[in-house]
Amino acid sequence: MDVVNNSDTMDNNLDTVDETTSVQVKSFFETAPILKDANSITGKVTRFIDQNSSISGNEGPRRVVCVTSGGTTVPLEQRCVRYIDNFSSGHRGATSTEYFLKAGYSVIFLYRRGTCQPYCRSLPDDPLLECFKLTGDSRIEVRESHSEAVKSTLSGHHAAVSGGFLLKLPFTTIFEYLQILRLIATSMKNLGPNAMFYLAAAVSDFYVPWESMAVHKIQSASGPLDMRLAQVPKMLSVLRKEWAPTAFCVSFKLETDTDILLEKAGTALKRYKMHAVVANELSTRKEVVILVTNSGKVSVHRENDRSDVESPLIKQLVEKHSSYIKEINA
Ligand code: PAZ
Repeated sequence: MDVVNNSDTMDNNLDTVDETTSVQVKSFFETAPILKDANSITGKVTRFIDQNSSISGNEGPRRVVCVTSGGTTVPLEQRCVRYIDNFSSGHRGATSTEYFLKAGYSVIFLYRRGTCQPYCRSLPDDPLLECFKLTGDSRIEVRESHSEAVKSTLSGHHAAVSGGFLLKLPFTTIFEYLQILRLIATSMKNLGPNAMFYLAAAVSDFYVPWESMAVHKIQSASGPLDMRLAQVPKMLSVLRKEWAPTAFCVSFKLETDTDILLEKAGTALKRYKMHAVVANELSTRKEVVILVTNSGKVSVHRENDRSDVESPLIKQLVEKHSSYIKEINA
């Protein structure tokens, strides 16, 4: 076997997850509320992976990427009335999904309920009311002004879903997100290097453990609220080391202070042994991202105001993934 000099390929002789993280992760999953529909989700994921892994093209077996999208909520009560949320619209995940499908990948789209969906970006905010009208004889018609947008949404979505290339799985809470991610990752383990994780979801750093959470709505009569949030265990290292150790992993780092963004992205790359970290700043995230890998940092810009930064970004990641697969299989 050739000696590989390209440092994009991370060392696959991974050490094990450190003891503290391991204990925290175990406790997180043991105490999380039971995932509703776990059997149905497992069935869908397994069937999707089986079907897609049996498809082969010129470049070998079809690749599967898990794209995570939108933000996780942190419930404050078990019978949840209030929760902590974040800004993520799901635009990055939905747009990236379209480009991955275009590049010939099959996509498991793990998304926050109610956030942006692939192929729906050109639709108005209230598509049902704005795109359709009722005719005199009570038929539903597409308004001329929106017919192109509706056509492209339906055709893109139909091709991906009916072809069996897109599986959409929703989550709301941090508990659902991490349980479904683990389920997907352990199922994708068998795909080896043909699997990719593209972790664009904004995942809560802190949460209220289920057993210490109020059961009923917290009462305002009790005075100011004093609440202690626990740290969400660092799942990236578990994903990399245990759940799917040969998958190609891309994580995201968002900061509002540009001075610390690249430093934090570099630390994430090394600490979690990511193959790439996409660094972005809140206010410019749709225009530019910085792709951080072991071979350096590259700024990726959108071409113009009407294009997507995800187009050149996915192109670069697909190339890096191809090199990774070649090196692993060499
Ligand atoms: O969902 P969106 O398009 O509004 O924003 C995308 C994003 C900024 C959430 C994503 O690019 C990202 O950086 N996700 C990781 C955030 C973090 O936890 O650091």
